[in-house]
Amino acid sequence: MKIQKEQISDYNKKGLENHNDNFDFLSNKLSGNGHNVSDIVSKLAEFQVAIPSWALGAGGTRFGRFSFYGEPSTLEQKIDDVGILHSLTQTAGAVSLHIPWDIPTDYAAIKEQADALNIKFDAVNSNTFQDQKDAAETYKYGSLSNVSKAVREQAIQHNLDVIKIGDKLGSKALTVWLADGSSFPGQNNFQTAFQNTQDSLIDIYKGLPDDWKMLVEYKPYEPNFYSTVIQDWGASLMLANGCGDKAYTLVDLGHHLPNSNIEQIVSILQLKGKLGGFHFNDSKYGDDDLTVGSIKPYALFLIFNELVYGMENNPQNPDLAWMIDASHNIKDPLEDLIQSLEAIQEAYAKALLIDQKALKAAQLDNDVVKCQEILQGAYRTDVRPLLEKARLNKGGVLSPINAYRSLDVRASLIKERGKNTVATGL
Ligand code: LRH
Ligand code: MN
Ligand code: MN
Repeated sequence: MKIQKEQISDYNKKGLENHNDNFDFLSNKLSGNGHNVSDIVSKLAEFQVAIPSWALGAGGTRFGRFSFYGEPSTLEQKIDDVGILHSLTQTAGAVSLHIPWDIPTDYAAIKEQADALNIKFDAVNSNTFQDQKDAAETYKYGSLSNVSKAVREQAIQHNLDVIKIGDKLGSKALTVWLADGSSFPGQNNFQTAFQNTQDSLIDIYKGLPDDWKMLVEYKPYEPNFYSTVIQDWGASLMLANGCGDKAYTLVDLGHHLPNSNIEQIVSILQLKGKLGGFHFNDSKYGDDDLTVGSIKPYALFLIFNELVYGMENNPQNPDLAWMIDASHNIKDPLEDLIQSLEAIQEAYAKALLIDQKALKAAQLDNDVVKCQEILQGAYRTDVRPLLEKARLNKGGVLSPINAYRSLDVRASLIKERGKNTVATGL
């Protein structure tokens, strides 16, 4: 299924007058306060977030999985789904593949399909957290950190294969996330596990093309419950530094212990030029992988405040690989992703409204109240007309969720693909 331009313009007609009124009102107010509204709108329009190939089907928990029907069962169908998201929102112009869940069979055809939908291939993700069919070695006790050289070599080779696959598609980054760790005290020697991981990553790094990045993702626990080898940003940064200039830390919002100050982590990594990528989601307890902005929208805004500051003040830090990393257990995955994309844009827009000059001045005056007023003033602004304008300018819809529903997208997908389809992924 492909959404046609006429469907979009027909849909937009109904809400255009209302949008214009809201936009003019906000735009006048913001311009009066010294903001450059068209600059903000074009920044929003430029901001693209990758959709992970594994998030287009219903996720599940260890207690069960409930299908949402009409899920994509091939990579081609997954890319079609990203195409639907992108044509509505104009902010999902990339896909991130997980290998071996989504290995292309015909590279030229898949590239052509993605090109036609204006979708790029973002970071490719390796998978050494599950045993693969016909694999000689098992990852039950770890992969890159394993005490067995044969297991480490198999895991290294897998990562090198993933780079080759990504290279054929135009990807420029490899994301490595390891489930390696231990579930019981004494099970692992921490130093041996860390050193093995460093050595294995260096071997992978040697196979990285010059214009590629290696993104090292950290996570404190799960699936191991006592220790994780790459448990936090410090471990990730040490490993990245041990590899070289093309290796960076990747922050996944769900991969922190409760109440961690993620905005501070993000800020300091940018100062050091070492923040490479970002996985968006939200959580109440752990790596819940819920819709972005559904639980802690203010924390997301504070993170974006630091990201905006970094994008403007830290040229030593590269452009980031942005990706949504969520799981959709009870919602239609496409609706959930639309809500996440909207929440990301909203937090970004609000962060762009922070008066950085005034904030700096208030900080120098130690005017704590003013600092808070500046942040919260931006946060309390209803920026949705700016998001609508950015989408409209690029040919998207005023309200992606309403359009998705009124165009009956899920029903069309079920009709086209059948009801009981299953997507590969978590
Ligand atoms: C691990 C993780 C990592 C994986 C993805 C499926 O929790 O965040 O990024 O690749 O989930
Ligand atoms: Mn992740
Ligand atoms: Mn995760």
